[in-house]
Amino acid sequence: MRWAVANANVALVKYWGKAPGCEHRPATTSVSVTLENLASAARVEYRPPGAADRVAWEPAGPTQELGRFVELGRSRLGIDRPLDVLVTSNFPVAAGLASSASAYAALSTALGSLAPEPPRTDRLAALARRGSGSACRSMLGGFVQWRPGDDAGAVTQLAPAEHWPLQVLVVVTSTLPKRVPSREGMHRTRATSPFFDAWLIATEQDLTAVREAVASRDLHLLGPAVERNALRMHATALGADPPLLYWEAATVAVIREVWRLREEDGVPAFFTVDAGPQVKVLCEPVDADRVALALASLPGVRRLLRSRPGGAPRLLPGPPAWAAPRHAHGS
Ligand code: 2P0
Repeated sequence: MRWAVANANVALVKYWGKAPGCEHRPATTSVSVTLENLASAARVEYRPPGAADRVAWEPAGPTQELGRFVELGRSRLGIDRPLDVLVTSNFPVAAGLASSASAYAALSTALGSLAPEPPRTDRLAALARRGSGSACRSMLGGFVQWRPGDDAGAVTQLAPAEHWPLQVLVVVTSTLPKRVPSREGMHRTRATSPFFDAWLIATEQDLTAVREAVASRDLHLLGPAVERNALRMHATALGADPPLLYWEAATVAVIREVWRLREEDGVPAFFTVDAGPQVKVLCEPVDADRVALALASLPGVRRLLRSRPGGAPRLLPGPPAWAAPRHAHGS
């Protein structure tokens, strides 16, 4: 039995649009930060020869997709036995917090540990990408870049987690499943939004600023580029037909409060929003309590999780502490 854990990630420059031909290759370069303590764990175990695979995604992930992914992983990695697979996460899966990224990264790492030849990270990232595009970014820790094109060198680390101990506050404004899955949203945007080509061009400009800001740990350069990029992603999605509006009223309330904190109180805090209603807020550790207090009391805010740059996936001898009570002896 093998266990692996991997962290979620949040994009600073978004992946929103696939290259034609697909297999979840991106149309543009994206940059993310891997998030400490927002993790998924995967357990893999051999089943008797001739048995069918057994696959579970708790509490309620798409197990059919996971089953197809296990088949793909087995053939790519040369694993010749049926498998018993369990995937679980330590954060609210239904809350649109990119649990698929950490889940597929954890599972790719666990499957890699069963391969007859230890696979390179590039290969595992290419496998994770087939589960969910953004999962390949969770295969590395810290600040990560994912480029279009060939698998070799597509995912690289811009800086390790220790380089910049930024705070990332995850503000949960809804616990309902997202209205339109990212995959469908990306496809619809590319096919119907008249703003999509402009989005591709604008991303290049944001990338330059974000890379430079990460290298120099400059929040005043990073923050505006991250906000701009998120708003442009949503602008192109709003231009789709039918339109994609991922925000709730509380999403807007959080955005306005972040702007107020900056403009009136002089607190450098900056937001980003993915394909859902939650808001992720970046700030310096010294400001985190104040920002958290201001945001947690807004109407419609249900929960606030605190994170910061985290590390790469790792293998464990047993379940992580948060999964141990239910899965200590397998199931
Ligand atoms: C990102 N998102 O860069 C962007 C921003 C959502 C908004 O990556 O179809 O679940 O599996 O490749 O990776 C979510 O998309 O989509 C995503 P697939 P994925 O984080």
